[in-house]
Amino acid sequence: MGMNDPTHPVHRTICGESGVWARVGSFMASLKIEARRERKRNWTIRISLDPAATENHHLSHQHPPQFAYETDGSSPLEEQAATTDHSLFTSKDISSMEGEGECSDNPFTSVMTLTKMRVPHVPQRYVLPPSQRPTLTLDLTANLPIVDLSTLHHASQRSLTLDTIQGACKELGFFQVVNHGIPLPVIHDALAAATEFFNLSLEEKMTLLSDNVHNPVRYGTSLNHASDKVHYWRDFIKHYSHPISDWIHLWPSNPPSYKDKMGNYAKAVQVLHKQLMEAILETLGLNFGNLQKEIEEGNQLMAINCYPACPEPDLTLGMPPHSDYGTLTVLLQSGPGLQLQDNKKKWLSVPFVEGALLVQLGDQIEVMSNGQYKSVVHQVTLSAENKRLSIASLHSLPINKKIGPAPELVDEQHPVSYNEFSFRDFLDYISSNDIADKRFIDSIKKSV
Ligand SMILES: O=C(O)CCC(=O)C(=O)O
Repeated sequence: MGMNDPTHPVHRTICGESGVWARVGSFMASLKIEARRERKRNWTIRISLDPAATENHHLSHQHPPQFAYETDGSSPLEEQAATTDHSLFTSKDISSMEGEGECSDNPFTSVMTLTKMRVPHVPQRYVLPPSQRPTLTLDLTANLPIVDLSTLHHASQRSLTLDTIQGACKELGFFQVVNHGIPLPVIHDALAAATEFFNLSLEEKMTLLSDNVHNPVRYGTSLNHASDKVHYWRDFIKHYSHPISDWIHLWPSNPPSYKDKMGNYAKAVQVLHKQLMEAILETLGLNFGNLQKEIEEGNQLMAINCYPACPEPDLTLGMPPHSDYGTLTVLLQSGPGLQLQDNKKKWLSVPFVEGALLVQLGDQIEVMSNGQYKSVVHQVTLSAENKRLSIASLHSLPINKKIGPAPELVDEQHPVSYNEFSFRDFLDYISSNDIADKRFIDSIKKSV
């Protein structure tokens, strides 16, 4: 006699419900709930993990897969569920439950997981105070500078292009580049490798999970899932990338083409960074030759970011306002979402230009230029419909190299305005400080 047989004693299954979630161990799991009544006897409510929607299939081995409750024969399902104490809650309640530290063993929930679970609201820990929420209705800013880098190789156009770069560095700390020498297929391959990586099972990605900012390769979510007070709607994989032979063996082995595709892009961006530094140092009147070796031997950290579609993009951000620590960040994006602050602290939305790369000045350039150029404050907004990927290639001088204002840019009118710092100092700072609370560069500014 099978369960589907109407003559079977368990003959009423009132609910095979989806959209009910529980924290099981350190994961969010989707639950299947069935309530059955055996003839006139008590209701039995059976709760089990729904393997189709629960990403971590090991859960079913680590945790008892089922709980059963018996009612006094009258309580409707919801009442009964509400009086049980097994972290059972509806998707509406997830907002208030998640991230409140009720789980002692270091919770980790990726935003890809929340998206797959189709949570209808962002959990409470993603909700920003009203004053920090983004304005999503900003028009894409049409007049942000776009530099055709091929013109740097033409004597007649070079000085005009350098003027454009100088203006962009002074006013915004930002410009886009086209004709930058990186072929479109290399760009598309890098984005494809990123897509495939984030589509892997959580289990696979978790092998690279780390909250240690000193690790050369780490997968994570938000800024740092272990310490963030507010969470951001972003998953990421970060890895050191230069010199590539020192690091590539540590990169993800899955998808199998990741190392090739991301590696080709990383090497090409490293070359581009050197060209951009040469041009920018020239606009500051600094001798590139003095820094060439340190630029060539500098650090390259690639942050591959995934911002899935978000059910409430007006309440949260993919990344909070921050500036990058290094010389330059070269950013590849799959669609719009980046906003940056101009020198009047007004937010501008960066348009998407197919094939273009974004150049953002970092704190090391601000310090080197003794404040003539500013590192750009930027944040990432989200979309309710579209996932966005970005690949940020963050370049800096070698990890222990202290950078201070260039002596050529210091005089009586322009006294030294910053203390020296290295990339390692920055890593130490973010190990114990939240960059969403206080910018790193403010901690090294000299008081006047
Ligand atoms: O995704 C973006 O547009 C920006 C990423 C970023 O700011 C970062 O990785 O530091």
